[in-house]
Parts: sequence; structure tokens; C-alpha cells
Amino acid sequence: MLQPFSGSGWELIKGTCFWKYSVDPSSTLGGSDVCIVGTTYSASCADGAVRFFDLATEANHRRASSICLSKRRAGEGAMAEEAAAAETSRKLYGYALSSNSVRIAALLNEKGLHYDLVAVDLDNKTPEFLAISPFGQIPAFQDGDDVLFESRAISRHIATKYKHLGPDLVPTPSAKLETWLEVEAHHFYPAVADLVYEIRVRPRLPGGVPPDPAVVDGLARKVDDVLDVYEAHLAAGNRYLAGDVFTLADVNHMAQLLAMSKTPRAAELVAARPHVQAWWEDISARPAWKTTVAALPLSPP
Ligand SMILES: N[C@@H](CCC(=O)N[C@@H](CS)C(=O)NCC(=O)O)C(=O)O
Repeated sequence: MLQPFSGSGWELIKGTCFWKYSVDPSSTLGGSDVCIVGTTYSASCADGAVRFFDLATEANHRRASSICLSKRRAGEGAMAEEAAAAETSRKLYGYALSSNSVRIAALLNEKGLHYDLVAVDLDNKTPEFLAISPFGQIPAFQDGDDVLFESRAISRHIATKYKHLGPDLVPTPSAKLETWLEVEAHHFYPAVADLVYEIRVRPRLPGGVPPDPAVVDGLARKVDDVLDVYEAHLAAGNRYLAGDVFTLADVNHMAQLLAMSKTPRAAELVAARPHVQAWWEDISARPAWKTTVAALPLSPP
């Protein structure tokens, strides 16, 4: 519930607070809590940290509050967790143009976690790399003592282990989240990856030939069918894939959506669907995503 800002008992964190967020009286956030400045929230959490949230929707208010509340409940433990996260050494084995590697970079940036990118030469896989990625594929990830391969397992691990850092990307329970994580893996990714490969990758391989228009048309039709389902889902009142909050399901799509945006034939398929296009514009405007993309040596379409 949004109420006009009344002033008393509320600390101005930055600029002017226009609204205050009212939560269950038994679980108030404390003196300063949440305020909005334009479309930016600042939330003063009970652990002393001030967090910022984007876009002034009521859903985001709820989310900002629950993040603060869970921080507060965790108390000292949460602060120790943040300190431990900051000290953990992380290595992302991959390379910048692998969309499965970008998936992980995007998530680490959302969580504000430092990592070192270890560039892998896929033509000369070292024993060290094969020891942590037995199928010889990137990405692989070392997170302190945790070693993982398979990008979706890595992304789930990061989102869960660091649930309370940055945005909570795995709110539970969430039937939509579970569903759309699987839709990405089994419908969206295979269709889009095949199309992008045919147009952008195959012609650039040694001895590569220009894309076959008939093959491209067939692959584009498969992407069309998949995106029709997304358009209907988003048009049915879902701002994000899991509903009204940005989650891991959205993050997992971003690297492939970026590849589509750099591939005119694929970008047209997104642009033709207003809700899919609006969703992409929304999630790609996130600061963490901009940081991710700025680090990529992207080739022109
Ligand atoms: N299911 C794997 C697929 C990983 C994958 O296909 N990686 C590609 C690069 S994006 C790769 O390592 N290719 C080299 C190879 O298979 O030897 C994941 O999601 O991590």
C-alpha cells in the first residue's frame, strides 16, 4: 500500500521522499525504511545498508521491503554472509562471446559479486580446465570451494547461495519461475541458438559459407512459434516471466536476447511482438546488464 509521505519518523535518505511504504505494523522496517525519489527507491535496511531499487511499482515496493525484512531477520548472520561473499575467490572459465558464459557474468553483476574471467582456449583444453569441466565445455565456475559446470546449474547456484545479496532472483514458491526457467532451457534457447548460429556463427567459421535462406526461414519460423508463447504470457499481465518481479528466469534469457539484438533477422522477430520487445527493453536497461554488455567485445551484426 502506498501512502503520501508524512514526514514524521522518516529519515530522508537521499533527496526528498514523496511516498512511504507501509508494511504490516508488526513487521515495520524501522525509522527510515523505504522511500522513492522519482523512480528510484532507497531502502535503509536494518543491517545499516542502504539499497537502491529501480522503477516505482508497487510490486517493487513489496520486494524492497521483503529484502530488507529478510536482512533484518538474518541480522548479524546476513552481514557476515555479505562479508564472506566479498572475500570469496571466484573464477569464471569461459570467454566473452559465449552466451552461456555471458549468462553467468550477467548474474554475477546483478549480485555485485567480483570474479575473475579465465579465458578458455577450446582448441587446447588444459588438464586443469578438464578437471573442473569434464565435458570440456564452458562455462565452468569456481566459487570458493564450490566447483560447477553447466551454465544453468551455475546460475541457480549463484542465485540461491547469494539470495540475499542484491535482488532476490529466486523468490519462493514460484510456479511461474520454475516453469519459465525450463521454457528457456528447452524451447527458447535451442530455437534461438540454432538461428543465431546459422546467421552469425557458421559463416564466420573457417571455410564457412553464407547462410542458406531456406534454412534461415525454417529456423526463424521455429523462433516465431516460441516467441508467440512469450508474447501471450507477457500480454497476460506478466511484466516479467515469473510475474511482477525480475527473476533468474529473465536473467537466463538475456545473453541470447542480446545475440538476437545483434542479428537483424532475429531482432525483427522480437520487435514484431510489442510485449516481448517491451520486456527486452526493460530488462536490458538494468545497470547490471549494462555493465555486463560494456565488458563484451561485441562484433558488429
Ligand atoms: N549445456 C551447457 C552448454 C555449454 C556449451 O555449449 N558451451 C559451448 C560454448 S557456448 C562450448 O563449450 N563449446 C565447446 C565444446 O563443446 O567443445 C551449458 O549450458 O553450460
